[in-house]
Amino acid sequence: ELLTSPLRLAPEPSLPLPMAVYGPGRPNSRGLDLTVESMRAPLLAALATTTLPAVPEFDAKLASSAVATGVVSYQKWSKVAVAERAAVLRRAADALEQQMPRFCALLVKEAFKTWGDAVSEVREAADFLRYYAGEAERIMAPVALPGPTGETNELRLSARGVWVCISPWNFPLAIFMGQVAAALSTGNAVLAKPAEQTPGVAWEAVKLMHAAGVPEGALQLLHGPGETVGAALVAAPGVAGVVFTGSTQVAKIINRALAAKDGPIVPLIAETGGINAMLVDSTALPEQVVDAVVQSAFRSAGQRCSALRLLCVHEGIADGVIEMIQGAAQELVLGNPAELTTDVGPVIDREAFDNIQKHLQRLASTSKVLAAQKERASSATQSIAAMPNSVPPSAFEVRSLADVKDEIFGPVLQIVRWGSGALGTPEAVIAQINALGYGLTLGLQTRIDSRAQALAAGAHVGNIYVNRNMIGAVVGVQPFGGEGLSGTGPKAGGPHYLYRFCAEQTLTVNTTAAGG
Ligand code: TXE
Repeated sequence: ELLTSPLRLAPEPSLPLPMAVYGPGRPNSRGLDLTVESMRAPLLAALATTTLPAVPEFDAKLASSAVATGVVSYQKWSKVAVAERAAVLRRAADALEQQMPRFCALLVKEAFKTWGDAVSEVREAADFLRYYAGEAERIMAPVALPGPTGETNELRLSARGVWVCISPWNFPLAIFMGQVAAALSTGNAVLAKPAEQTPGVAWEAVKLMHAAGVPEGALQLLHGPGETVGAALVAAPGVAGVVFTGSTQVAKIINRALAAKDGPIVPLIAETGGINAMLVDSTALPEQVVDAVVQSAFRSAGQRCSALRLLCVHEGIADGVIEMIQGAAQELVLGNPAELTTDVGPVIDREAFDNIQKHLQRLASTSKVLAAQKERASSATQSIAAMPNSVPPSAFEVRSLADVKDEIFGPVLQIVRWGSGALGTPEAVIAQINALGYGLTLGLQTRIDSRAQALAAGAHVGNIYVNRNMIGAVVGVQPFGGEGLSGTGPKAGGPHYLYRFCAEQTLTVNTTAAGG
């Protein structure tokens, strides 16, 4: 393939291999050393002293009065100068970093995050607060537009009103805070509905926001089941917009509910799941591929919407790569997330566990099991002793992409070989990946950089990672979000996101009129 290829072969990967900025051991956006290693003692101390708050359930029948409270608060908050709102958000970011050990302990206890993932998540939440503070200041200043002589033209942005923010359990702080910060920075009020599984993290986050200066009515926490509380908030009259992260199925339910409402057309921003693939050609560096695969498929127990689900590896190097993945997966330490050495914690709850088991049974009957890892007992000395919902990382070889149907939200990798038949070329592989209908993340592993560029251009996905893992969704660096079944855009943590939270208005003034 290399000898006949007219494409340039770079001696080394032609793109650098950036480390995930939020990975343990990396400085945060302000260069602070907020790593697991540097905070070992305070993190363990926080685990002993932090308890999850009991969060009251909201009565879905009170949805309209929550909107009414939000409207009153929005009328004041939207008139606060954008710089002042930004200062409040920056204060909240500082407070979050100061309370890093406590928030990490909450994430470990409520969402079973490993310490590395917890530290990354708190840093991401702080970055969202600072980024949207700056973005709101940037975009909300009136813009003079060029026009004919005799008139002035100006474009102005303003808040829309009360937003319903519905978030999932897998990033109960970062996604929650990102949605809330986007709406608040632009002068909107928020009704925040966290995932049922993780209300405690949200409760503490809201308390922190209020202490930083967000008025109570401008940010209300409404905890309860999605089918009742979430649905009632979406349906309540007077809601100006809905921002949702979660499953594709619920995004569609919300979309239908909004479409059926009387009154104004209500915008929906939806970020949902994906069947994320990585295409590996025969020029790829096997060690680099294996590291990227293990990080992308198994880290966070595969409970990331960006996680790798489908590895498409060239048949010329498949045997070696698969063997190395098997070896690397067996090095992962599975167990209690409160242990500093744990790589893979349990999945969120019994329902998620059962759902993954169903997929594993289906895959076991149709495909070859490539890697199954035994739980390595870590000495469970911390307060979370029993880990009932642990799923060992595993991988299965499937015959074709026709066998790849659903997003499996766990540490389960499907592998397909390409290089002949219907999957004879990388373009054919990308076409079949596109046909899955999702469009969130894609990994490309090749040393032919023109091929990487061409395949990227043909892929219908939001985030593409070449010659590295697929874990970067760093605020302001890799704005995140997908297409098709994966969501509506705009991308969170990117320069276009806040516009959707704003109403746009142009003002044209005739300067030749009497008195003009
Ligand atoms: O989602 P659900 P889950 C996706 C990922 C995975 C799923 C996991 O693909 O499939 O999320 O989270 C509320 N009206 N991503 O299973 O059920 C519910 O209470 C209004 C993608 O928990 O969709 C919760 O607060 N709200 C991703 C939220 O919706 C309703 C990142 C999500 O729940 C509701 C993370 C209803 N009828 C997860 N029903 C990304 N792309 O960024 C439920 N809810």
